[in-house]
Amino acid sequence: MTEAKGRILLSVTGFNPLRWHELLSAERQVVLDPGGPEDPSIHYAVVWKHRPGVLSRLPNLKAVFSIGAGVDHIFADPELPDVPIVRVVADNLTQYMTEYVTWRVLDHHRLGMLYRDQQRRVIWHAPLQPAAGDVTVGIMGLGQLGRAAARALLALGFQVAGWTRSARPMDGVDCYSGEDGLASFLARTDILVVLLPHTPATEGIIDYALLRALRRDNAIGGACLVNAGRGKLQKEADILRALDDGTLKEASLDVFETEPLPPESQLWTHPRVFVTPHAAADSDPVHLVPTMLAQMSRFERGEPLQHVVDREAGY
Ligand code: NDP
Ligand code: OXD
Repeated sequence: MTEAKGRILLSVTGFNPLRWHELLSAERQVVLDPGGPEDPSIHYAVVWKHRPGVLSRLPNLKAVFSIGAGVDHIFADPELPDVPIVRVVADNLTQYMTEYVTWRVLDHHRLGMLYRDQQRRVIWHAPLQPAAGDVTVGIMGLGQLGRAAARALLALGFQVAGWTRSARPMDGVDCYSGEDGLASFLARTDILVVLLPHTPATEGIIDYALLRALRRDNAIGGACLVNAGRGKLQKEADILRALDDGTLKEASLDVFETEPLPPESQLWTHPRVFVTPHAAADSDPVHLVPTMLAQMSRFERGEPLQHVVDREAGY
């Protein structure tokens, strides 16, 4: 029975895809990269940072499924065939990201870095406690992940602002969009949370000038940055400069220009930087594979794919 169904190419670098292979194989034959060249029986590809060129050799490829919410790793392939690209939108991934964002925002807001340093140095000192309502968290990217994070932060009592490409209203959130809205958005932001995709339009957007535009004279004693979007959004030399001259108070970084973060990076040892290894929100195959398989079956029955990427926008 399974022979009749389109086969899947599973092409992954950077981690062991064994679990993905096992779960996808429950319904369809799975070919591990490198598969046979020009294999007409492969109709779908499930990929994370696949080897460039591998997809263009599949004559009957019908859709590419990203293992992540971000699809910049797919657009990095200069020979990408013109088939729909489906990205991850999943409750458990959104929940993970909401947890990461609230964790990092609360840590900056509740002076976690100061208290860890004081404990190390055996200092008993409690500065004035800032109120959440006096702090504005500005979220760049109010998509699936940004909106969920915004809801959680609103529930905690923070002021929340958001910045998007197109105008996108959200209850309780002061929304800004496009280049025209960026300066006003930044001027009122105390903790900047970045949940943008990496596209040609967003590459390098977190630079010194942008950090300089954040509100520094605020209830938490300076501007803070949380980036869980993509490393290529940020200029790390500018972040270090901003930390060292007082433009930026603290940073929580989950993503980096080069991953893994090279051992010689000063970000590893900077006392006001919190590093996590691109671990804000993992793609869990137990949750995601059934959805991918269901999408393939629906597609074969003539139904439209969901969460298809806008190729022109790049996300
Ligand atoms: P969505 O596509 O749902 O949302 C993207 C948001 O970014 C939208 O609000 C969009 O604006 C906005 N945006 C895109 N381009 C621009 C631009 N040029 N200017 C202003 N706003 C822009 O994505 P998700 O929320 O699902 O995911 C966001 C990103 O998070 C992913 O692309 C990925 O890079 C990252 N991620 C990181 C993970 C981690 O573990 N660190 C895990 C999962 C995702 P508009 O609403 O107008 O379209
Ligand atoms: C993603 C990621 O894009 O894990 O989902 O970074």
